[in-house]
Amino acid sequence: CHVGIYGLGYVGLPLALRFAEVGIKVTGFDIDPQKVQQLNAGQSYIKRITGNDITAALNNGFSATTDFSQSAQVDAQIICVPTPLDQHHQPDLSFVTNTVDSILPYFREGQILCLESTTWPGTTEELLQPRLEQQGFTPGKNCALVYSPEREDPGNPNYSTATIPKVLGGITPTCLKLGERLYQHAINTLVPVSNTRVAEMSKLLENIHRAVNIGLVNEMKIVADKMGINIHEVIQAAATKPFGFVPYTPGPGLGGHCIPIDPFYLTWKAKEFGINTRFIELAGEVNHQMPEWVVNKVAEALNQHKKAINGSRILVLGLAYKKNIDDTRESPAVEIMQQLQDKGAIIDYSDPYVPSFPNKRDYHFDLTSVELTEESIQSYDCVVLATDHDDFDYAQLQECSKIIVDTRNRISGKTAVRA
Ligand code: SAJ
Repeated sequence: CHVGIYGLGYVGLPLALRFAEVGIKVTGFDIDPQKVQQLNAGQSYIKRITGNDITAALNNGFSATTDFSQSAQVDAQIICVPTPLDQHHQPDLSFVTNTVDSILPYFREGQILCLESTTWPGTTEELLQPRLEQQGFTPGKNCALVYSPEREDPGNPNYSTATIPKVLGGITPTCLKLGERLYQHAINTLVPVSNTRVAEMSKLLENIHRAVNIGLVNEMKIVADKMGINIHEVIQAAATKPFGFVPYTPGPGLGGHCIPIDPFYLTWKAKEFGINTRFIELAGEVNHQMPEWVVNKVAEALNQHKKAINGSRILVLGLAYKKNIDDTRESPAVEIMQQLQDKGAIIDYSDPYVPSFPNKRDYHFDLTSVELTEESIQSYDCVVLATDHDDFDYAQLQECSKIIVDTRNRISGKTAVRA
């Protein structure tokens, strides 16, 4: 069996390495020649995947290419490309459709086409199936078409590609069977479901469940703050309930390339059926306004020292969207920086994972991470802990004489302000 993996990012690359690890020949396809060149040279560009991992796969028949005509050689194609939002906050499936359109000229009878990218329920039937049928392919007859949502959690020490159960839906029962036969080489537990729509929707439920529960604890934090109640203690107390309660942690907002994005894939499709998913959309609004709420807490803290944001020097700790990673996509910390700057603050940041942050689409500061020392902190009027990397010296921050606005419940010093 020879598998083609399309999109060699944090989803496609681990999957390609896993198939290679079990002795399956894998060709990785990507439109980025630099990624392809690095992989074929045994170099990794994904955190927690080493060059040795790549070299082991190369020795096991893995290779990467930008030449989509090589699709003709593979028995199965697995699409793992991004499904972002466009500038109107609408689903952008162009990476998926471009990939399918690049594969189709070489698609042949008996091949399996599988989509893994997170998307709205119906995508496989409405966008992929007609493209196959236009070329004379009938899923379940002379080819197979399946959907299997990715559940990669890069760097999670407890779960690997092989050990995370994988949901799988087929356009027909035969498609499902062929999809199972493909994935069972590499994945320990498969979860077959009745069709591709169930599989597509299950992924959205997983991630929207997370987004709305984070929105819940963020809103509870706002209420608790006004009442002078420590929300973290409230959550710890509630979490002692041994059943029916899953603790989430309030924070400065909702970052990343999945959790803030995925709800829009459902709400957009629901509108097509005339359904207004108010609850999901309101949760999104609560999360979206958290950076502003944090900035107001900064203003309050400075005001108590007869200072204003305008003209103050403010250091933000942690620019990544969550701790111990380097990804700043949709990071609330970046939004906080921009809002502070818009209010006249002189801003800096310190993040060991993000050495520099150049001007981007909506963000107009071009900074490099500052070294965090006793002295460097003294030169600021206020410090904001936005992302609690384990690398920060919390004992030192605890003793810091400066105002520290803590959005991650990591500092309880006398100058700490809970936000
Ligand atoms: N966040 C909170 N409070 C929480 C949890 C997260 O404020 O209790 C914030 C984070 O700070 C971050 C955002 O939410 O800004 C997203 O965090 P995340 O932990 O959900 O991290 P992601 O975006 O890497 O989510 C991925 C997802 N994995 C897949 O889609 C395959 C998600 O489904 C996983 O649950 C999550 O990893 C995980 O558990 O690590």
